[in-house]
Amino acid sequence: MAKVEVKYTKLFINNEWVDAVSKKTFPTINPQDESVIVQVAEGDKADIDLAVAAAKKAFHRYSEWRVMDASQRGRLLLKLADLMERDAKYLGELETLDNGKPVKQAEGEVLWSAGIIRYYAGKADKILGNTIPADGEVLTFTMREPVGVCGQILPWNYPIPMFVWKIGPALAAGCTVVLKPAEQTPLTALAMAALLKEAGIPAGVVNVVPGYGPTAGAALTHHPDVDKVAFTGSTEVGRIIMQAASAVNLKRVTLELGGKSPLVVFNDADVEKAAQIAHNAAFANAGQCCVAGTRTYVQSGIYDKFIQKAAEIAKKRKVGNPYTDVEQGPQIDDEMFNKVMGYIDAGKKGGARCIAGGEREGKVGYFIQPTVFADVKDDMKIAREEIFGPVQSILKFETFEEVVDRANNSNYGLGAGVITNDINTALAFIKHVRAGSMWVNTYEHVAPQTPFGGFRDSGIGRELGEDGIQQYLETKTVSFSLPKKPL
Ligand code: TXE
Repeated sequence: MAKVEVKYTKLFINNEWVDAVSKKTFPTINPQDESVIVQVAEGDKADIDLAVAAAKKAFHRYSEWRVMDASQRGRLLLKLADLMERDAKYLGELETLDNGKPVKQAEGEVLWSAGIIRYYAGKADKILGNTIPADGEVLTFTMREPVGVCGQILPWNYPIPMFVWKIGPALAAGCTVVLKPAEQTPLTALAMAALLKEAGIPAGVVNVVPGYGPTAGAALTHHPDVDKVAFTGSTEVGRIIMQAASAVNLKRVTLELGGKSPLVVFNDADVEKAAQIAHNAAFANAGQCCVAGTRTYVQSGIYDKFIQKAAEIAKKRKVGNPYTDVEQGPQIDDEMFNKVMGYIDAGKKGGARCIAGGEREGKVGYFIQPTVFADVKDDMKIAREEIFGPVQSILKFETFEEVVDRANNSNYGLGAGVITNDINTALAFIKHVRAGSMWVNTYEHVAPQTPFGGFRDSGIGRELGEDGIQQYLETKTVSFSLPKKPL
């Protein structure tokens, strides 16, 4: 196992490293061997109050941040991206230690995330209002202004990408931030905080407070001085956050929540290629992906051949020590491990046919075999609920109309994919299936420029792209008295 130095374990408030007011700490666990990596300062309400006060001060009208040229905000973000690239290897290794994902993937995510920071750096001085030909004797224009102090709450599945999806647009827009990483993966968020400071982001602009959801998270979502909350995580907690956000003041809310995304393979597809795309869609990041294609619908003409291929690919997937050349590491923690094993059990007992995996991998660490169920029915638990683990459910269908209804028969609407060589089938599918991201003959292609988010219970608002920065801006309408003719 790689020896990775953990440099930061305290709270990051006002560009200083501080203990929690309570002096409490909590352990972060290595999912590969279940050992404690290190104790991290545990923030709760008192620390959130300090962090929000720092963020509020940094947002004051004459603060260094508020008087800074927009182009200079962009320059600081460019510097941050450079620092992330400089430290990509270290950040990747640290992520693997805390999260368990394969180290090559983790490093790739750092580089991809630097690209997102660059994208938003370029946007900082291109935030434009309009001049409006309003009725009456007025000159009217709009100004696009930062929303203010933002509370951002992260999940553990993609800690660095989620960090930059949140802070990138917020800082480009000129907001200030209090960010709470997931309790399972605080380490890279703290390492990123150190880079923000090194890049020259002024004190108080970004504060990072590790801690638990019902304590630190709830304090942030209830805080009267927080203007907006951005959250990625479960739909269940998304509902709690939306209520909290309206309890004391009316915070703007963006939510990126769960999914049960369909990937539909038609008879005319190349079975080998389709099975590989579907495999990647279901198993990427050990299945711990909000947009995972976990309902694989396959048309009857190729069904038997497809399931055979799907099982074959899953059985070959390399699972093990994430510091070696594997495709899949452990699940994030014992809770998720038990939850996923529970779903596998439910699949077996519910009558689905397990054609690959179905067991724990090894005896130590939260490893699970890539598992494929065939002959899954829409009403089975494994076809309805988000599993968030390496489990693919394959369902058979006959007609286009039938599969569109079945694909849409879910409260979620995050992603959907279609594999076909018929352009008309593809176009009709993307028109009628209700999801925020649609992929044709590919899956999970997400880029800095592409808006990402869900329909229905998969969330509110969009991240990335132009849509992403709009969520951090308010519109101010200004009307000047201006007679149409000289007096
Ligand atoms: O998520 P939680 P968990 C789904 C996935 C998974 C399930 C549970 O199905 O099985 O969620 O995972 C913070 N107020 N996704 O328990 O609880 C918490 O501290 C404020 C989908 O890890 O939603 C953490 O920082 N904050 C997903 C964050 O919310 C609260 C990614 C996410 O935790 C809080 C992860 C509260 N009351 C899980 N309670 C995706 N969309 O990608 C918790 N938190």
